[in-house]
Amino acid sequence: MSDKEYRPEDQEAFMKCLYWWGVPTLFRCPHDPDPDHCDIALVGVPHSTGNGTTERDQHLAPRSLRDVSANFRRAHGPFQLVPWDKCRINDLGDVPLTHALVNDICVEHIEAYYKRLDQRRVRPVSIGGDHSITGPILKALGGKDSVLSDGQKIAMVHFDAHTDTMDHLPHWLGAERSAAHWGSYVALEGHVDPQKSTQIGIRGHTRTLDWTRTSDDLGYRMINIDQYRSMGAANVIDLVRQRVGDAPVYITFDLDCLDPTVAPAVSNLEPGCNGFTIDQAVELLRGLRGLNIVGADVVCLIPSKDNPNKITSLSAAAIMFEQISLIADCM
Ligand SMILES: [Mn+2]
Repeated sequence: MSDKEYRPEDQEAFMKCLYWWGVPTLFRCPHDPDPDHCDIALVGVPHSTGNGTTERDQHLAPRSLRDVSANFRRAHGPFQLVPWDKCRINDLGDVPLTHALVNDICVEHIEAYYKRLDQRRVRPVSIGGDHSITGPILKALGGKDSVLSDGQKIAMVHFDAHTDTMDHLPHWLGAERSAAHWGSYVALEGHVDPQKSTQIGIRGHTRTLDWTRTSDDLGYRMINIDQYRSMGAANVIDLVRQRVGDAPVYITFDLDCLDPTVAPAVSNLEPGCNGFTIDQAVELLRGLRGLNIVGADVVCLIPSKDNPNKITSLSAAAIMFEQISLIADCM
């Protein structure tokens, strides 16, 4: 190619697929904080104080996803869909968390931020943050007064190695609405219908033999990793869809449900038995195609624990791409 043929303005479309080129945003979507300008909002929630179990760098995850996710600005082959062409998808930036060290104030601010999106019928796909962010998002998007869910309770599809329904604990290291509690209070306060919800991929030895009882008592259906293996993906998908019925759906994906080999940089590793491979997780996600998905998130990434190839961030971007495509597909 001679210099004469080089026009900078013609080169961007090609360069945009290179993650290291240009100004990073989530999936190289336009950065525009105004929710009136999009149909799907990509949002960072740089929040770490809802889970002090291990290291606390989960607030760095949105920045890391902005670094790597241009690599996933792709067309979805199996859906024959280009999500970026189908609807308006913007990177709204990060939730401003002025009280970042005080979890129970942060969750109120997160709820207020997502209420703004709900009132404009904008469907959020978020990168956490620890799992405590999902509680306030579900409070904003589901139940009485919700716009996206038309006042209905949400059917939650929850991928995780843990139940996050530990309401028998009065607090977690001082956080009352913590990453261990959100699954309980969204049900008890009428934002999620546990009878329509499923928790998938729970694994590892429980701390005590009754550790999972709170999920059962609330009415969630738990499919642990052994049950997943004996049922097979198709039966799991059937069961999840039967429970959802025609309710609005929210997908929350804790990266610790993945095997530590593909997601080593998560807060609560469960190395004692294999987690999902990426293929298994993606198959389950694609099984939700066609449902009325009002929002989704990916949580629990600790970029400072990742390997030099950033495999956990890349896995997170791959999961987020599936979530974005599922929502764009039905818009
Ligand atoms: Mn979790």
